[in-house]
Amino acid sequence: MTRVPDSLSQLREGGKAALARAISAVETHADSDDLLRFLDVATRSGRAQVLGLTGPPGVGKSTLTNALIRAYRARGETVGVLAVDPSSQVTGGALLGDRTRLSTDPGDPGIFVRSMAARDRLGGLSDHAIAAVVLMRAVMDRVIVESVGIGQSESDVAHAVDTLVLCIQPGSGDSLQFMKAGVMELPDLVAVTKADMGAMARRAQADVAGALSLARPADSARLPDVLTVSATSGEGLEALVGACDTFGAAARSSGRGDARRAVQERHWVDDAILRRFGRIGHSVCDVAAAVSGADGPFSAIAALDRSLRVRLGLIAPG
Ligand SMILES: Nc1nc2c(ncn2[C@@H]2O[C@H](COP(=O)(O)OP(=O)(O)OP(=O)(O)O)[C@@H](O)[C@H]2O)c(=O)[nH]1
Ligand SMILES: [Mg+2]
Repeated sequence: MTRVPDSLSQLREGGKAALARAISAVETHADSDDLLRFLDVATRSGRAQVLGLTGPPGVGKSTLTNALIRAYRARGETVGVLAVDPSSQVTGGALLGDRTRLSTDPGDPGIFVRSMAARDRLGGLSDHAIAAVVLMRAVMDRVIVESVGIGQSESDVAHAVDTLVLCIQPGSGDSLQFMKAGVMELPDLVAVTKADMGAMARRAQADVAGALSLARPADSARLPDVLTVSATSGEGLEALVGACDTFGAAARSSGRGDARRAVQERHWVDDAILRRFGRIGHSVCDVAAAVSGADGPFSAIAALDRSLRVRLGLIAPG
């Protein structure tokens, strides 16, 4: 059986192997009380900024992830990557290797990469994926979540990251499609990829900026920056790294970052109960009380889950 780490410092000292074991523990015995307690502690000690890269298939997320890993490693920071793959829901994970296309050095102790199926919904983040993000952000200096998705499913990754970057490809007409799907509401930054395509990338940048101002008319003072970046030539990469740093620093100093994490944790609990018990089950729960009475979101989910099962007569009380 995969053991739950005894403490956060043990996990931090144990390096990549310990992190891999902890994530396996989540997958094999997610409901153990020790593990839930540990995940709650990790939730409270998440130091890393979590960057989400989302966008349609082939837009260049993995290539950009590689470039970002290099940039962060050059600054001496450790990086954890979670690649979430919706297709594995159908294929059982067979495409994961294709999807991530990450060319990292397996010998580098400062890079930890994990691929995971989005079990629950197309493009969605599973409970396991959220737990993996929580563990990684407690251990590494940086976390990047790569997630394929168009439309509502993208909002799932938004619930586990501190900075959400929507990737859009030049000449794809994606910006209009995203606007229709309501996705323009979500990103903190937009990256037009493949900037080495020149004029096409600049046109896409203008299109996206226009689509954002239409999608968020009341919010125009805080529209996300739209940057162009080429992961292959490196053009615009420094500016993107800088924009993510600036966004993260502002969120930290204003308290917006902590407030966002609190909203996310509440959402994890609501979402877990909704998915397990549906709207009626959720409606008979006092989620707010469970969250404030628990040490963290993971034990709140477990407590609500147990009490609903008791009420449904599925398990005995006590
Ligand atoms: N010209 C150019 N091509 C790029 C760039 N970045 C990625 N590509 C190419 O775009 C294709 C898709 O890149 P990926 O990084 O695998 O895209 P992805 O978004 O991770 O794709 P999925 O994981 O399948 O959704 C590959 O053929 C890359 O070589 C870039 O900056 N410039
Ligand atoms: Mg990819």
